[in-house]
Amino acid sequence: MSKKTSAPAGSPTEGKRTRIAPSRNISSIASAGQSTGGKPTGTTASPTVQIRMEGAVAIVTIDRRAKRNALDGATVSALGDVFANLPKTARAAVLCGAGEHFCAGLDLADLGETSAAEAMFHSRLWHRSFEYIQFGRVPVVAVLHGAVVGGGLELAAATHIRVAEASTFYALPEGQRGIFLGGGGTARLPRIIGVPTITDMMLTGRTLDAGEGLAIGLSQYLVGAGEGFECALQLAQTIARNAPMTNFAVTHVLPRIAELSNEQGLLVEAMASAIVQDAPEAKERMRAFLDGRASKVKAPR
Ligand code: 1HE
Repeated sequence: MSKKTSAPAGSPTEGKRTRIAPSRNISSIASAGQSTGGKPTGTTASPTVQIRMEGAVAIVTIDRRAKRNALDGATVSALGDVFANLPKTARAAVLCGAGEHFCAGLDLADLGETSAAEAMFHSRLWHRSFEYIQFGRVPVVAVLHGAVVGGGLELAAATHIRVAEASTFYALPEGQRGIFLGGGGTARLPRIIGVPTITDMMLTGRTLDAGEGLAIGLSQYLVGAGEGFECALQLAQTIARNAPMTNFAVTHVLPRIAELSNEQGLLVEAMASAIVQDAPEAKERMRAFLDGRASKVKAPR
């Protein structure tokens, strides 16, 4: 069964359709213990976070499905550990949630009677863990489905590319819960969707559907039910074939340049491009193109 993805919002191919390979369902993969061909191959990093390798792609799955993957402290810690210690062979990663939802946000049972000081350290734990995702060793593609809510949206915002299935819905119910974002969302989300939209979502509790999320850049791809994992895996495999120095510059240098003045940004860009192109692998890739051995850029279908 061939399925369709939407092109990146605002891209020249937006509205056109790209065919992708047969789909695999996240819930069925996770419920099979991260298995392929019925044989368990998964490695459990913690009771609620699993990692397995598929070629050069690390597949990381949050599995607290009974709690809709709500993030307790142990799960947030485990996520940080997994991304800080990815296998050396990993060149890209896919992050998904088991069951019917990507992530229901902060485990509200974790807050309890927390003091201000405890809550602050709790928030800093989330910051540390999510930093390992955003500024870790490899680009991370998230598969979104069902609820991407509160801290779940903060987690998604720490990844580099987001693939949303049609069931995805986004919300920031902090206003209703009497709390505030604490997982890096106030820093990351304005850079993705802007302060006015976050303000609206937090003040009104408004829920955005998958199509609205695509339109404003919360996801870069929108696919049908059960197709997210395969799409994300294909993207991650493509990314894994890039020169590692280019991937590093895209994930670590580009967002930093965006924070600089134009003049400083141009200087850093010049230095980064000089270093990246100097790698022997880059030289070989350029020679391959000039010798007619590398693929050409394809026009969108
Ligand atoms: C939870 C949580 C949670 C579910 N903390 N236990 N996040 C929220 O405010 C979202 C709250 N959750 C929901 O609105 C819904 O659960 C969902 C829309 C995500 C899913 O609905 P549904 O019908 O599929 O599941 P459910 O029956 O509501 O939930 C199943 C169980 O998970 C149930 O527990 P049970 O013991 O009755 O089976 C729920 O209580 C539990 N559960 N979500 C704790 N979040 C760093 S700061 C970040 C700030 C935030 O993230 S605020 C947003 C918090």
